[in-house]
Amino acid sequence: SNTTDSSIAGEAPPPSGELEDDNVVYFIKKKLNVWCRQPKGKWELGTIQSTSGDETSVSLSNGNVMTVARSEILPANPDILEGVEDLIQLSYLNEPSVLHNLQFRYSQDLIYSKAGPVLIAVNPFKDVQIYGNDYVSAYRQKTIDNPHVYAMADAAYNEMMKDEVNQSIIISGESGSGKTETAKIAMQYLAALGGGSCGIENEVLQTNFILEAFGNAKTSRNDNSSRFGKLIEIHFSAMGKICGAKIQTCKNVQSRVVQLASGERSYHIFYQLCAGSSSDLKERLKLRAASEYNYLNQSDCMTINGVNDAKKFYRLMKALDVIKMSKEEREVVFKMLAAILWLGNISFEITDNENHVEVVNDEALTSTASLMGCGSEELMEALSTCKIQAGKDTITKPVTLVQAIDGRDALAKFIYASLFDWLVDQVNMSLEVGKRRTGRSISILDIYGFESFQKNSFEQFCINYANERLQQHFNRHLFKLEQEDYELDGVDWTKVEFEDNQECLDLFEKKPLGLISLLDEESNFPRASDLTLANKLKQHLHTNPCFKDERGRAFGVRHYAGEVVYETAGFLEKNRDPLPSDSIQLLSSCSCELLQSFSKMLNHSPKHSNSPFGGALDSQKQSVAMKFKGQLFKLMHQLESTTPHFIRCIKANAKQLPGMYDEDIVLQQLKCCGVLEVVRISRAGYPTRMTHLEFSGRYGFLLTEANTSQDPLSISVAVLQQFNIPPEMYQVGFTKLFLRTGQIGALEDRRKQFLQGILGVQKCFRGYQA
Ligand code: AOV
Ligand code: MG
Repeated sequence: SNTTDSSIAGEAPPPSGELEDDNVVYFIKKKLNVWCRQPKGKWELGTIQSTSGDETSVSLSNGNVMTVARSEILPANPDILEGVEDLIQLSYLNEPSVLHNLQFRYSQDLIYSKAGPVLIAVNPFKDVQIYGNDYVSAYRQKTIDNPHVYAMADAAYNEMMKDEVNQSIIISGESGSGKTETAKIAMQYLAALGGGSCGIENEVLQTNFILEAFGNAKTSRNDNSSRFGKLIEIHFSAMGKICGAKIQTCKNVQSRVVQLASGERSYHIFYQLCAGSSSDLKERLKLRAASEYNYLNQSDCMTINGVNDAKKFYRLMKALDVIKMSKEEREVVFKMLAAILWLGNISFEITDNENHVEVVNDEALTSTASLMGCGSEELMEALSTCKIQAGKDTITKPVTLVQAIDGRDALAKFIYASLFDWLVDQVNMSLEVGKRRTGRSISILDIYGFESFQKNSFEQFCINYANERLQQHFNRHLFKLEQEDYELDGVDWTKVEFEDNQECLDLFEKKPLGLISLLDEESNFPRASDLTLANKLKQHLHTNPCFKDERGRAFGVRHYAGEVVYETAGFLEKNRDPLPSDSIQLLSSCSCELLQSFSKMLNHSPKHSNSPFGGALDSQKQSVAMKFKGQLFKLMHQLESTTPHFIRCIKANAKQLPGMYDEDIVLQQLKCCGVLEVVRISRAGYPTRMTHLEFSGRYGFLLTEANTSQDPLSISVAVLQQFNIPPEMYQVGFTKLFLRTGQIGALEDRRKQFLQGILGVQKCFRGYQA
């Protein structure tokens, strides 16, 4: 064949985006597959039949023929790329191709794939037989090397041992996508590798049962939803054995203790305690069935399908044994939990026409008081009155019904939040072994993903802010990796532009004119309201490109994953999260030492709080947003000094069902967790990378002129030249060939033609023989 004939440069395959006129002709001629968008947005496979102007007629694989605009068509990948392990291997990295590839793998229970350096885990919602000791050894010995959490944990472990650099595994994804399970799978692998004689690896694994009991709950999205972000840092000895661990948590609002949505539950521990405690313990705690507590029975959901709360309680006790929590300490923890439940049953009676109240003196009151270790009288007073400073005098005033309920709930939330923090401290104390040495740790981060609902409130505000921070970390690292890969191979790296989200982070963090600062400022005004907050934000931030004006009490933020509209309703209250000073005083006077210590953590001085229910931020209490930001910075700071490994969890459907792949839901998540961004960054460069050996092995035989050299590099270059691949379409590295999007598909096409040609000749020859 002559050069013009075999040249594919003139019919250069299209980029992953819209097809140009030339491309369409090429696609028609070669009968190449395309993706065609259906009226409802789904993509169907087909081939182009004809084209005129912008109208293109496509014959779909389901037999239908439809005419659509050019913009509704995208190139599909050649068959040999069906179900590739790494999305980067795809010639065309458009949305339908990525979606299809993941679906193809998912349908074969291949739940793990890669997108460059990122591991994608699609939640199977069923047991897949790819875990356990046999698989651990197989990945350790590299007899299996397809994408897996084990492979990623193995890479992190090896890198740590080799370079003495701290590693991290960063897992994100939306609720129910499998982050916590994935984190546990990674921990299991590390425990198997780093298991020694002291049994600390078992302790590390047992902490999951404790933190899940106290920090997880059934939500509408996930029966075992973590209501906190968690970073566990696992330390290894010089021999590579686990020698200690440390857990950090990050959470925002705890309203679940007192308020439940329909179909959701409070934290697992409450149900476990009610179902699983012995009759002795029940008596000591004055405990009833879960259904008798207002905090639990306000939702219509008391049990979880397939979960036995009593058994879980038993399991929890075993885990508490492992971390060696004493009987006394346990008893106190359970007392606090029972006190919270009884608090919720305390009721109020209106005493005048101004809605002022008194506490009803009943079993709920006396039980709470005795569990907390205070007198019923004191508890009554703290819940039904407030002290106001008038000049030098302190006046005691009755509170209204709404104030009383808020105060009672605030107390319950405070006790629970403090208990959780205290528990994490206990766990940490038991995991800490000896002095730690930097350079030999692996941190695993399991944190809530980006959230965008119909209505978004303060919780989403905090979560999405955290995700912006993580996304920046992700982008910067990924970009650096790309660059390193090029430079390592001696390839010219001309800066590929990528979007940074610094502007959005500035919108949140700038002082004094950023979302968090302005929110805090407004939280300090006693007379501030949802509307004044919204107006203030708009007044100061409307020029920021990431800020969006919305009508009324709402404002919008342009996040990396899309635009989110936040309703300011409840923002101020949730940010202040006030605890009435009377309650704090009450806690400090309780005979329960744990409660006393909780009150001290507040470092609260009642003098500064002139109006406990007025809503002003106490001068010494940090706002929730500030505290959250502080925790986040601490987490990020720790991650900065590690080599990160990223896992993106995806749920294939919203129903928590196996075998169901909902394209819309998957696509939405691919956007939110930045997988399409990875793909975009890679596409900007040379996404196809093959070693010279691979490349020459696959295409070398197409060379028409005998190549005297046996060297893979020169064979590769000769192939590129023979097919007139324009120089801007590839770069030759020391070990690898870097190709622009689409080039490999065209080469494959030539290869197929050639092989079919040979086949044809053979058939013909056989026919002749016969
Ligand atoms: P999440 O951590 O991402 O949600 P989970 O890790 O709790 O999600 O996973 C939710 C459920 O999906 C689990 O309870 C399992 O039933 C199932 N699942 C997840 N991964 C696997 C797997 N590899 N194999 C089998 N089943 C799995 V949240 O904590 O709600 O954001 O706040
Ligand atoms: Mg979770």
